[in-house]
Amino acid sequence: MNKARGRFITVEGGEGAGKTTQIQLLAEWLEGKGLEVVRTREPGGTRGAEIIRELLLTGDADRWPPMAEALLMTAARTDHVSRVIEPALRAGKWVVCDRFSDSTRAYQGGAGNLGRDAMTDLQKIALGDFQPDLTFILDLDVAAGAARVDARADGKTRFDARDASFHQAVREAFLAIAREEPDRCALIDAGQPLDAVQQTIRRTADSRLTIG
Ligand code: T5A
Repeated sequence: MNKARGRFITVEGGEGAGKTTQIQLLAEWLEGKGLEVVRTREPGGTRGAEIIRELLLTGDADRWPPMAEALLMTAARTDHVSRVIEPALRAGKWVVCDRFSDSTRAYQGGAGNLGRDAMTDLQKIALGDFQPDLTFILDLDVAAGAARVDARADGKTRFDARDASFHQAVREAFLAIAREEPDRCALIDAGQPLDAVQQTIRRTADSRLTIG
């Protein structure tokens, strides 16, 4: 008998919102429920997409114009979906991904001025109707996110280096996506303590996807 298709969960938000931390805890909880979980990230997740990640995250802040960024992010994503995400879902695994198409819509579309509609169209060309089953949008004050990134030991990316108005535009674009697609998206207050954020995420995942 074929295994039921797995579920695809994405976690989105601005810099330092806590995506990586929350994904780790969410994946552990899902595994504790007996689910097979694949944790992955964007840009990246395959050999080719990790090479594209390196091109995108290093170098001067203006290394790429927004359209080149959008196309590189999307090229990496098509490789990631076809080689990792889709096969895992078909095998009945649950996939939890750190950023996905909404990041292109918010960063390149909203903050990069290409327009969210144009970026939504680009995602449609690249991925057809493929969409996450559930997207958590972690919302955090821009200054608070920057302070968390500053406090962390590892290096900053090209995107971290952008000014506060860029990150504010990213935040507003994510809030608009959450408002426009409430069935797929759950907006989470990421300014709460870590445990409280995780409890909200687990409760929401359970009620939307019936984990049990
Ligand atoms: N990008 C990506 C695009 O422009 N377009 C796209 O299409 C895609 C896919 C990726 C960059 O690429 C851009 C967006 C990004 O700028 P990245 O290095 O993967 O770069 O960066 P981020 O995804 O932003 O990851 P970060 O590591 O910066 O942030 P996270 O994962 O949100 O935060 P996390 O979990 O590492 O936490 C940051 C710090 O805060 C603490 C943690 O312990 C950690 O020290 N923390 C908390 N502290 C207090 N209270 C809480 N609730 C906390 N939660 C976490």
